[in-house]
Amino acid sequence: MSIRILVLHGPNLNMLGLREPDIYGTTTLADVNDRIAALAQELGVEVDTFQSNHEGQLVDKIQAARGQYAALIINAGAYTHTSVALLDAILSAELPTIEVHLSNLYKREPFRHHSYIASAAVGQICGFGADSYLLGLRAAVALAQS
Ligand code: DHK
Repeated sequence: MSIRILVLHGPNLNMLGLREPDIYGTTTLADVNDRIAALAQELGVEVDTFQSNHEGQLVDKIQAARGQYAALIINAGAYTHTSVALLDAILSAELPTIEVHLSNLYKREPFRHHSYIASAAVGQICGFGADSYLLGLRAAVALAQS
C-alpha cells in the first residue's frame, strides 16, 4: 500500500494569490495543491489536501487522520498562534507532523513568533513561499520511509 499524507491548510489560505501578495506571493491555493500533487506523483505517494477557515473542521480532519495517514503537513494559518485545540488534536492523532508556513514567521510581528503546534511537530519549515509545502512533503515522505 502506498504512503498516504494529509496536507491541511488553515484559515485565509483560500485567499492565496489575492491576499497580501507581498507577503504570501501570487500563487493561488489551487496552484499550491497542483504543485503538491505533481511532487507526490513524482515521489510515488498519495496526498489529500483540505482547506478550512474553521478551527473545529480542522480538528475533525486531524482526528479522522489518526491511523489513516503516514504523516500530516499543516499550515494552520493564524490558528498557529492561538489554537490549543489544534495542538491537542495533533498530539492525539499520533502522526508525524510537519508545520509549514509560506512566510518567515520570525521576520514578522512578534505575535507570529509563537506557534502552539510547534511543540507537537517533528519540525517547522517557513519562509520559502509555496515551496515550504514541497519541502514539507519531502520531509514527510522521508519520515514515513524511515
Ligand atoms: C499564514 C497565515 O495566515 C498567518 O496567520 C501566519 C502563515 C503565517 C504563513 O506564512 O503561511 O501567521
